[in-house]
Amino acid sequence: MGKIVLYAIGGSAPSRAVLLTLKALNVPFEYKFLNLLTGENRTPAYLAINPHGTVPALSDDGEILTDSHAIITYLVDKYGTDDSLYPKDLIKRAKVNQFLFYEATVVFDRTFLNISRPIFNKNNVITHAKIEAIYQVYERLESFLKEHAYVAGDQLTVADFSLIATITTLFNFAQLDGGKYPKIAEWVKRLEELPYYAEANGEGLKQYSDFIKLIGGFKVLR
Ligand SMILES: N[C@@H](CCC(=O)N[C@@H](CS)C(=O)NCC(=O)O)C(=O)O
Repeated sequence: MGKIVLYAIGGSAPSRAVLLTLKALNVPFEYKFLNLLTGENRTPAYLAINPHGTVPALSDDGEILTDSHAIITYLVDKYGTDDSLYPKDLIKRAKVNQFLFYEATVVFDRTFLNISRPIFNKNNVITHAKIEAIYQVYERLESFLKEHAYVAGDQLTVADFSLIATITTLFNFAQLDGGKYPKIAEWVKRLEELPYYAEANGEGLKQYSDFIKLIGGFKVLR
């Protein structure tokens, strides 16, 4: 096995999706903490590794990958002892992929970053429409989970890792009402029971929540 280095920060949801995958696969790696708040992601040294200046990035024996979805699928293909987290069967794989794309485009980019980017730029006023967009994600996820225990079917996959990391981060802005979204609440509980969950997602999630408190929370504009 080559040397794996993960560039990440706990508060970052896509970083946590990669951590969940590395822990699930029991793959050894070096963790390089990158402080986004002090601009460590914008230094020439880091931009040479990841020109996007984002985390996560992963180096496997010098080969660099710079997107969490590409990283987690690669890790399972390369280091999985079986294909359960990212099935080789074409239709099963396509179903996992569709949730990875859903996370990347709708949940992370359109919904989460829309709120989080201004907050990082010290504008903590959030329009009601942006909060409503979170509830639309919950509605959709609740309906996906009506049929199956996991987002892409009856087994745990990397799509669950990608989504749980961002969805639990969204809870900071729109608390989950377990009465209204029972299937999501059960899914979160199922993932929380994974032996590596607390370390891989719980700790970084707390760091994100602490950051929101540190900046004095946010106001929702009606
Ligand atoms: N699509 C990318 C998103 C990566 C991303 O936007 N990461 C954020 C942290 S959650 C970041 O590094 N932001 C710093 C910046 O954009 O300057 C992935 O899934 O890896």
